[in-house]
Amino acid sequence: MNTIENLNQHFSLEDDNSQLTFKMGAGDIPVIEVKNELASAVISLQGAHVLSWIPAGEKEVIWVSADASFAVAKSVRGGIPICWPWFGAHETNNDFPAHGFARTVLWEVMATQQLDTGETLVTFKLDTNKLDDTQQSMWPQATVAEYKITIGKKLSLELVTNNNSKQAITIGQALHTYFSVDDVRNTSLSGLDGKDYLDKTDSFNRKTQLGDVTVSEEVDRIYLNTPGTLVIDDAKRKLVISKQGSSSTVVWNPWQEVANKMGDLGKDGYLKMLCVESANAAEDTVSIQPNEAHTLHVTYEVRE
Ligand code: TA6
Repeated sequence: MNTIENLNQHFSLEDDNSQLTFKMGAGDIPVIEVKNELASAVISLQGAHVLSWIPAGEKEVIWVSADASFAVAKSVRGGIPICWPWFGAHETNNDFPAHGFARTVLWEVMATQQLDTGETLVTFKLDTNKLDDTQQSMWPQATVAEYKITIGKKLSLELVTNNNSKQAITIGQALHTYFSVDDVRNTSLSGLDGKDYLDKTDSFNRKTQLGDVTVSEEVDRIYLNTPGTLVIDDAKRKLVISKQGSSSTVVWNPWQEVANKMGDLGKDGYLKMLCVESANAAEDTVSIQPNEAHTLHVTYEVRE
């Protein structure tokens, strides 16, 4: 792995209005700290995992548990984990990690750029041919993921999956974003009215959403055929989620009992977070032909 010194030598950015630097983060995992005139952000190289995004003049948008543990090859409770190249439990092998391996491996930094818009662009790559034998045994098809994070007044995330193998591949994926909310009991999610969902809390039975999504118990749902814009309203601010290339939306809050069992959501942490995940899961998984690619793109914007 590149040392912090090497990473800064090759990729750090510094001008009058912006900085991008590499530092050793918790758990001895390197992180990127970005600050520009429009926002600040922190991104872990493990999982290309956004841990913080604060637009100028706003409060933190991304939630990370106060009890999150940071360790090599371990997922983090919070931020924007990348679930890839499958979502949830593996279809055939329960020994494989839930949500795939992308969120627990080091991604390669390919480029860092300060844009004329004042935004900062960071590009990561994950080449499955460079994974360890265990991970390659889970996913033998030559596949390269590219992930572009643009940090500004909006946060833009673009996950491109390139099928470099000789046969078609089928991927499940999600940008598993933990949003910070004032109180989930006073929060609603609009944009899913009339949509069908698979209810994980009820044996994945298929149901239909009526009106906005609200949370007063465990919610764990895969909404299907939901390519449109969504809005989280926590009565203090609105957060607009606009996406392309994502047919599913996963909505999750463990509520108190499951949160206590999980043990890493912190005291009453479940009241301060709502996962709204731009995904392709269940019947929305994506097939990619040889030498073709699929792009999942989402932007987040705070509106008062
Ligand atoms: O996205 C919702 C979900 O699949 C839930 O079922 C819950 O398992 C959550 O992801 C967290 O998964 P993790 O593997 O990060 O504990």
